[in-house]
Amino acid sequence: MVNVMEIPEEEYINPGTRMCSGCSMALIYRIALKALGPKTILTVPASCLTVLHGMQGFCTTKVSVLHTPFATTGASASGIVASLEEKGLADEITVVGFAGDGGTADIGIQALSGAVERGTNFIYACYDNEAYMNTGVQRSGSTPLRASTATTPGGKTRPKKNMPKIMEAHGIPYVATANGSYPLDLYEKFQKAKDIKGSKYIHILSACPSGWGYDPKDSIKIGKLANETGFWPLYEVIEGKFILSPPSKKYLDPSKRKPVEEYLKTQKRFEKINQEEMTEYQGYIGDIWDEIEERLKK
Ligand SMILES: Cc1ncc(C[n+]2csc(CCOP(=O)(O)OP(=O)(O)O)c2C)c(N)n1
Ligand code: SF4
Ligand SMILES: [Mg+2]
Repeated sequence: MVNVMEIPEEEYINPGTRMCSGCSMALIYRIALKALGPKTILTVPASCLTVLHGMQGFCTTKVSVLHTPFATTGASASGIVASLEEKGLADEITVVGFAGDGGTADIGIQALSGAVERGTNFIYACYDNEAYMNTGVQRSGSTPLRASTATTPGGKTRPKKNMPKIMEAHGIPYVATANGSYPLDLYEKFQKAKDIKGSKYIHILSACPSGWGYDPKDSIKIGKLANETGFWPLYEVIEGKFILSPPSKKYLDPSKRKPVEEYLKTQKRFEKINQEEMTEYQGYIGDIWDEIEERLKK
């Protein structure tokens, strides 16, 4: 894994963004841009990330960002790549779609699926705060089981949509999960994706104090608990080969995993879970890891 000394000092986001304090997405974006470097063009749909960039006429990043309609991240990335190819600049510049979970798992999925099916040479990053945060915490397809949101006040009764698996089914060369609380792993995955030709997909858990209901100082701790309880396994699928990432490796052993309750109880959105549902949740985490174990055997 990369060493902290290898992370460039250069910042690509100017100080003073408009994010809530403790927002993991701001950290994720900061680290991702360091890995991507200055020769990057981003396309970003409506989301908290749009807000980070500031009002029209301003842009807080030192790289070019196209603000695109909600459903069109994949399509706009394809357009940018086509124009760079026409200009002979495609090998020099990395094109990146950076979107929230609503913009990825729900409204943008058609454009994303089309772009990767065409083999567009770009990276698509989804920062997953597990709801439509920018418009007041409505549930998305990526909201986890039992989380309460403005539109699921009693808790979501459906499980989380598995976006990395959907992207994997497109047969693309690189799919990875990441987590804002593991910046070195995150950095390395963006760096790796940058050097692979074709469509790359990175799905990142992004702790959100405002939407999840916890003290902003706890974002890193809560992101770590997501890994330590096995709720959010970190892995890569490179050319179809499944690889567990170093921060998650030891959790293959169920006795090393903390009970999922330790993660869920830190957040107000899960406060309505009863004991029976908690047991069911623990079983659901076990199923995720049983599948990982099977995949590692292949
Ligand atoms: C077509 C369309 N529908 C709805 C909206 C309103 N809208 C703006 S941001 C947003 C929520 C985005 O959610 P997500 O993609 O998860 O990003 P987050 O806000 O959580 O960062 C919505 C519904 C819009 N801009 N365009
Ligand atoms: S609502 Fe959540 S994701 Fe959006 S800026 Fe605030 S902390 Fe970040
Ligand atoms: Mg969201």
